[in-house]
Amino acid sequence: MRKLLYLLLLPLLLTGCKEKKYAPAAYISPAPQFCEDSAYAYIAEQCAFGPRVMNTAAHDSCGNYIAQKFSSFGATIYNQHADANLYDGTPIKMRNIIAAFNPDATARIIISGHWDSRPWADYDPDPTYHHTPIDGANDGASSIGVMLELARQLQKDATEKGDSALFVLNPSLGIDFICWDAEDCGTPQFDANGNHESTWCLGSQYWAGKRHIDGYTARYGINLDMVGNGNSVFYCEQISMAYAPSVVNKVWAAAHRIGYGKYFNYENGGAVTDDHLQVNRGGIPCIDVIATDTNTGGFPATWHTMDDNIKNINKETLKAVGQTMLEVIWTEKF
Ligand code: AHN
Ligand code: ZN
Repeated sequence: MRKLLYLLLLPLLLTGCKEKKYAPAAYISPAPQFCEDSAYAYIAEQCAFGPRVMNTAAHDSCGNYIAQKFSSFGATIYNQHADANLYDGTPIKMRNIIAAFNPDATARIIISGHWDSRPWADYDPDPTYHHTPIDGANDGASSIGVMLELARQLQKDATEKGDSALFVLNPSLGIDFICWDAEDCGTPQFDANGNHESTWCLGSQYWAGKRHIDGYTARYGINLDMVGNGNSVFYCEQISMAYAPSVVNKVWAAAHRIGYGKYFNYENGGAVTDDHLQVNRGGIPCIDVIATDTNTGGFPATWHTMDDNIKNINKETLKAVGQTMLEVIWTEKF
C-alpha cells in the first residue's frame, strides 16, 4: 500500500521539479533604484524654510529652492505667477513651478504635487493650534521630495549613458514635474461660512484655465499627495477612476509588478477634491495617488495637524511610491 502511494506521488514530484525548472524568470525592472534617503533630504530642506504659507518669505524662498533644484538636475523651468484670493478675500501671489524634461517631445506626461503648506493646523487635537501654520512635511513637501528624486534619477541616467541629451531613456517622451501652489488654503474648519470646493487648489485652477505654454497638453497626469507618512495605503481614488481608470491601472499594475502591491490597493477609495480634479477639468486625464491611513481609513493621522513634520516622514512609503513612479516612467512606451 505504502509503495503504491510512493508510485502515485512520483510523477507528481517529477512534474513539480519540471515546473520549477521551466518557471518564468522573476520580473526584472529596467528602472534604476529610487533613493528614499535623497527624497527624505529634499523634504527636510523644504521644511527647514518654515511653513510654506502664501505671502510669506519662507514660501517664496522655498519656491526658489525648488526651482533651483529641478534646474540643477537639468530641467527647463517655467514659472507661472498669478494673483488669487483666499476664501476670505485676502489677495495672494501664487507661483506654479513647472520643470520640463525633454521639452521638445510632444508625447508628455505630468507628475505633480503641491508645494505650499496649510496656514492652519485646523485639525489638530489641541484647539490652541488651530490658527498655527504647519510644516506640511507629508502634506506638500513629500510629493515635491519624491519628484526631485525622480528628476535626479533622470539626470543620472543620461550622465551614466554618456549622452549629451538631457533625457536619453526615451527620446519621444517628455516629462513635466508640476509643483502647484496654493492647494491647501481652502476654507478652514473655524470659518462659519462653511467649506467651498473652489477655495482649494487655486494654483491648479489657474493652470487649468491658462497653461504655462499656449496649447500645452499631455497624455496623462499623476498627482502625488501625502506620500510620506507611515501606515499609508493608496486606494483607487474615485475622481481618478471616473476620469482616468487606465492611468490608475497603469500605476497600480507597476506597483504590483515590482512588489509594492501592499501599498497600492486595488479597492476603491473615496473621492477627494484635489489638484488632479482641475487637470481633469482642463481635459487631461489625471489621477491622484493620495494616502489613506491604515488605522483610521481616513486621511493620514497627521493631516492638518502640528504633527505633520519631518519626524513623521517614513522612508519605506517614500520608496514604495518613488520606485513605482520610476517603474511607470521606465516602462512607458510612447
Ligand atoms: C479637501 O479637504 C477638500 N481636500 C483635500 C485635499 C488636500 C488637502 N490634500 C491635502 N490637503
Ligand atoms: Zn492639506
